Amino acid sequence: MTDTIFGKIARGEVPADLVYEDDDVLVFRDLGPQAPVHLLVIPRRPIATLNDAQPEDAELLGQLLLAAAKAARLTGIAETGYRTVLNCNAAGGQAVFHLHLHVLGGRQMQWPPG
Ligand code: DGP
Repeated sequence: MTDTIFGKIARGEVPADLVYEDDDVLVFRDLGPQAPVHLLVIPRRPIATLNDAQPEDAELLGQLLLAAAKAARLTGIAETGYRTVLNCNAAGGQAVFHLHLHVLGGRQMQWPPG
């Protein structure tokens, strides 16, 4: 896959407002927040879209969800609640082709989404 801005962030080549990191996963604040707390959870190892995830990526996909919950606790939105979103491809609203989870909180989320 081609390199993306998130690949550069994962390699430390571009700065980001980091909330959590471990050997496999990085969580940082979104540059254009859509909620008082808007985090992005990415794997260090790039996967372009959810369609590209393979059975051997199952553990890493689970790690993304666990990191989302950890980052929600770290930023104080775990108890009030938050939304996770994973956009896939153009009609799904994906703009950066390095798999990522959005974590949105700090305000009331509406359902259904637009
Ligand atoms: P998506 O549309 O699901 O691909 O979301 C991409 C998100 O990435 C979007 O909410 C804006 C955010 N974003 C784009 N470029 C940067 C960047 O350089 N730094 C950070 N922190 N966020 C970025």
